[in-house]
Amino acid sequence: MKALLIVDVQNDFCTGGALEVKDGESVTENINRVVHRFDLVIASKDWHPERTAHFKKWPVHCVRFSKGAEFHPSLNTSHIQQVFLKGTGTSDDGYSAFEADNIDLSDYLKEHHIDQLYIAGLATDYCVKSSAIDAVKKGFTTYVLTDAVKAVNIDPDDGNEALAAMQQAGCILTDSTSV
Ligand code: VGL
Ligand code: ZN
Repeated sequence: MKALLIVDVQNDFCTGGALEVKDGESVTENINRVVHRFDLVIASKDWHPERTAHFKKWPVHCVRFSKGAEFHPSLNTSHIQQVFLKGTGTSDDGYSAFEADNIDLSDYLKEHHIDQLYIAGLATDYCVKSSAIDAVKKGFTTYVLTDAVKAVNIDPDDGNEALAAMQQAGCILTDSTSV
């Protein structure tokens, strides 16, 4: 059984957001086109308290219950069966969806008989990367949809380096036309 994990497609990571990924919302076109092809669709949200050590590294973003933490309006959320909240503590970055603390993602996927996990969303060089590498470590066959992710690219090569690191860790790089 195969699941799609949509990582952090939230207003603050899209155009005009507090931690803008250039044209971040463009990932929703390819995500929306394939959501119906999965046995299960789930999503993560960056969900920070007002004060956290994470904001020493980053502008304030995705504060829980704020507009910036909402899904971008262009994302079709109707197939999402569960949302995993991460970065909820005051000291951790919570980059990986496997660090979500409302529900354990690995247990949830196993309960739903998922062995293949496809990953899309934002941002390639942080939360997508961390979630994808953790998925391999947890034993899931892990695919990254390269035409449905986008990078922050503080350094212009960060996105490409992140994809290479995911592949090196055992993730399979594919795209939305192959699912
Ligand atoms: C993210 C930086 C800070 C992400 C979250 O979702 O990739 N990046 N917090
Ligand atoms: Zn964050």
